[in-house]
Amino acid sequence: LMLAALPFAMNMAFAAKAEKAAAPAADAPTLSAEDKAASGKTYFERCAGCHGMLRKGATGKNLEPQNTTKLGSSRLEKIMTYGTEGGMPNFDDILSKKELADMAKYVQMPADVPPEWGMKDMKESWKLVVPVAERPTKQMNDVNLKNVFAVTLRDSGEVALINGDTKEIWGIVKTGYAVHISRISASGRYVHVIGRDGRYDLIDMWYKEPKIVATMKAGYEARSVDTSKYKGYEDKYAVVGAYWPPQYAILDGETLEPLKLVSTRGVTVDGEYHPEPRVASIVSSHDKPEWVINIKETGMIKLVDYSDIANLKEVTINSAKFLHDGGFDSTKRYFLVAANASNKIAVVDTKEGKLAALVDTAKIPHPGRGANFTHPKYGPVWATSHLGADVITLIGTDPKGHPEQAWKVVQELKNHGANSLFVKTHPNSKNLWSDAPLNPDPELAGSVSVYNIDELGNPDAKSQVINLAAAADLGKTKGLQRVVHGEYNEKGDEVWFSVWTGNKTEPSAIVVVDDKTRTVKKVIKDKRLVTPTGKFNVYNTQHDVY
Ligand code: DHE
Repeated sequence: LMLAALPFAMNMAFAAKAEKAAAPAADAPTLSAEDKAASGKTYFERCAGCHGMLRKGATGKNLEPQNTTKLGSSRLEKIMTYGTEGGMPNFDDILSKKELADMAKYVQMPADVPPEWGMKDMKESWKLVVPVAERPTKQMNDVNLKNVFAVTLRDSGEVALINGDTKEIWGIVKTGYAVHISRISASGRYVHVIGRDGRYDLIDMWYKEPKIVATMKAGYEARSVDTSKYKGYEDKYAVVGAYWPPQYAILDGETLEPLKLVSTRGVTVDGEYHPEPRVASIVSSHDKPEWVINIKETGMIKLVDYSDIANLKEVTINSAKFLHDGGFDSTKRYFLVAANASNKIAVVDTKEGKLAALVDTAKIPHPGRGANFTHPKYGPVWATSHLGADVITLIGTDPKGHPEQAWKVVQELKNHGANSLFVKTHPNSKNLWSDAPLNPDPELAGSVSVYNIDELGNPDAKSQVINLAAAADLGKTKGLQRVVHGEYNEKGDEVWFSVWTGNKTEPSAIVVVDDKTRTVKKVIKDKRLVTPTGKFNVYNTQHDVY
């Protein structure tokens, strides 16, 4: 299989296998076959993640014809062009007027039901590029692997591995389209990357230059991956979650051979059937042979025991609908996940295998993996920012030492804007950083807020707002320069942000900030750095340090 051509192949296969949904209403807008196919491709690349393949809604609103036809073409086009305060980004910088007008019509037409992708398809897509026995037996380079950053080059379908010590690009590998996350194997040797188009690549960092040693396709759309981290299972298994078809697969951790496939279709916490319960975040326990797998639309959190995959045990925890992203508290006992369109954070006690709490928050929390630190007044807390509100929420995470504050919102800090995606700190840092990349205002999208953690006991604590897009000095671009996703280096004395122009024909950059002085230490600019978004430091990702 020609994996490099997958986004294209995907569309062809998709078009060929897609079942047509019910015929459109007589007065519904229409598009030529060519324009419909083009809009379908854009919908998959830009919209399906939030609104769902079947357009039933999750992070974004339900876009089925019974709702969209009420809004009509001109209103829909405005929303898509300019975005909304509710978290919908503007698309006028990446889509043309015609594309926006066509998309406004497209979403008023019935959604096509996409095809399945079963074990047979997975096995046929699987390619073991280098068998384990033929791989290096020791590290063949002198790179400090712990401080390498795996950087998503979203629109070029690549991952750059950047040497964190020298800030030089060590290697670029061709991956799936718009890699969503990179996760590191327990040994720290392998980088597991999952593309939005479901292509999953395993990168071996022991070669002279990073090299893909295995690849497979986990579905048509995917966002999450992790590996087995418990003692005795290091690098043994991998798990990959798909958005479409709604399912997760367990694979061999060193070869990506598909071993087991589990569907996530079923009823929601309300007891209603849902045809598209997508797999959102996955984390791997360090204390048990277990993954925490979050099913978006059902609001169910699965604790999957991988010690006997032939007789797989799943504990199903009911929380709240629209589970999305999350991370551990500092002890790694509790996992906190955003039920984003429910405006809640669900807390799972992985030791007891139970829901510890459901915490109400401001609109649409979006933590990434969140940020853990000790608050001067409230003790250990975990933080999230929000897509739908200009605040950073702090939640107490220490039921033993600080029972009054545990699983309560102890403080809301002001963020410089709504439409934030990620917060970040590090155990060696006194700073809490937050972005607002999806804000339609260029000044806010290009800036970050930073708080001094030691000052948070003062209710009037103020943040410093720094425009890092300006610091990158990319000149005028058509696309908004969105500053996104802070990530620390291994030592915790530098924090890296992407300046993402959202368009592969325009320049982007990575800005490295000295954490102590909050001044720019280095701007990494390189024509090979096409639309950088997520950055994953090997050590911090391997050990869940955030
Ligand atoms: Fe993400 C994490 C889904 C849009 C960059 N994103 C996640 C996770 C999920 C998810 C389920 C958690 C994975 C995990 O931890 O196992 N993201 C989605 C979407 O459905 C959504 C809203 C729309 C879409 O079409 O994909 C979406 N995400 C984006 C972007 O537009 C971002 C900014 C740029 C991009 O590359 O596409 C983006 N998402 C990220 C990043 C993470 C992430 C950088 C990892 C954060 C971390 O620190 O772990």
